[in-house]
Amino acid sequence: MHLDETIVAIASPTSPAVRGVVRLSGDSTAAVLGNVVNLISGDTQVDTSQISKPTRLDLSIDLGEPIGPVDASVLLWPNRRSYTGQPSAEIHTYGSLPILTAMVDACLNAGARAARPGEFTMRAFLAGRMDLTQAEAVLGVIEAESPGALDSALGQLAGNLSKPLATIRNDLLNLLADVEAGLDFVDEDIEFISDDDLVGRLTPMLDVIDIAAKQIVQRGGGATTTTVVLRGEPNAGKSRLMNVLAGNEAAIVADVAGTTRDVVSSLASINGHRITLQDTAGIEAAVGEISADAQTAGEQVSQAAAIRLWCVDASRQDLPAAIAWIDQQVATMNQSSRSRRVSANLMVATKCDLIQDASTIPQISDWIQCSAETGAGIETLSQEIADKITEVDAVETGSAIGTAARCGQTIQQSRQAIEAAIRLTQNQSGHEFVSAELRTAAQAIGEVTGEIYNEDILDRVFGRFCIGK
Ligand SMILES: Nc1nc2c(ncn2[C@@H]2O[C@H](COP(=O)(O)OP(=O)(O)OP(=O)(O)O)[C@@H](O)[C@H]2O)c(=O)[nH]1
Ligand SMILES: [Mg+2]
Repeated sequence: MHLDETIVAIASPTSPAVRGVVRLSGDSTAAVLGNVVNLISGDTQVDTSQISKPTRLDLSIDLGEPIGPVDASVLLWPNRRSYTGQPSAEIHTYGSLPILTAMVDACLNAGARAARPGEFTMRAFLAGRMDLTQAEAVLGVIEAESPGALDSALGQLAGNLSKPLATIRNDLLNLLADVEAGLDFVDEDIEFISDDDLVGRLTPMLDVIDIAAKQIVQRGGGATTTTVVLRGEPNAGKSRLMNVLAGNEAAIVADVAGTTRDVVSSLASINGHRITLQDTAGIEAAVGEISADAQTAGEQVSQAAAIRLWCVDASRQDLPAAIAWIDQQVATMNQSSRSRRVSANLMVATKCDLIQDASTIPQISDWIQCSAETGAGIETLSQEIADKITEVDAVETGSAIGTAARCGQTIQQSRQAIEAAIRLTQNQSGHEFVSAELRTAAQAIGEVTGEIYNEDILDRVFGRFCIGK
């Protein structure tokens, strides 16, 4: 974390817009900016090193050939009272990518370095400008797709989650001080806080934690679903399997091959993970336009999916041929997957109720064997999907769980510790043990509210941001 380096990035969306913003942060912001603004196509020179309070400059910056001079408003926060808690600046100009890129280049030439994803927000966090729940909220604002999601992210940013938690942590530390002071005087029988008081002050904290935990779950739950696609030959039983997994009848199931045409999506929850199931047309040589469109659509969602369920009807007469064929499909998909996402393949033998014992068929003995008819193997399939989600998440974000989930877990730890403290107090088990639990609870809340952090947490959180944020 080279906090002294001055970083630069485009901070606005890179799609064409009326205005675009380039952001700078770091100790030499004013110097970098000085070099850039003095590319002015006139003779006014601005001495940015003399600027001592937040200042706006409207000027023209010469970006050289082929762009030439462009109008810009430069906002400079020369001291630490900025978003990042460092000297920082924003250059507002036209929202065109070539202009913004040239502006960033000018800053790079003037001594800044390109910012990494989330680096601005991370600096704000390290400067104590925000806590982890707020950083999570910034991410929420960036990712918010619906007005509702945006509202809740903005609410979180305003601190509606972190303030009550910070208050609890404070109370816990006060209680801890009382309890520990009592320990020092245990022989003299001096009591700094009575057991009743202790329980009375700890119990309401559980409610506050529950509210915070609920908000975090809503936030995390709203933001991420993992896409799970069903692939296979026509009539393999994909649609029926999807309906069983989703617990609804979203997809039409029929005896005729080629029933599914459009991609049918269904939201489901599998072992606590929110997923979007996508049923696709059976893979076949396309005959006619509709069929060709169905094939293309199936392939596209398959490429984009995080997890693919490859379904083969285990009751088929020519099972070995069908397996050889699906292996080819998997290999082709793996190669053609253009997206940089990590994805996982699960091999699924369907309709196992129609055969004697799938585990004795060598080719599919290590596949997931299931039946949508009897429900056999569906639990195993769900577990395998859940495991893959965790794996895919781990590779994608460098952490097994998202920030929201992580915050949620940490908060639960604090809840458990507070509960334990209450129990121990009620059972008169000794204030040494109570104080250990209070410490654990305060520590866990501190991790969420940003009083306590480590590099691992920071990497996980800020690595998920986009550059410029
Ligand atoms: N016995 C039995 N029949 C099944 C099972 N799963 C699906 N089927 C039947 O197999 C037929 C095809 O099922 P679908 O789910 O429509 O197959 P599909 O893979 O979606 O087919 P397309 O949409 O045409 O690609 C239907 O008659 C289903 O009732 C199962 O587990 N056991
Ligand atoms: Mg179907």
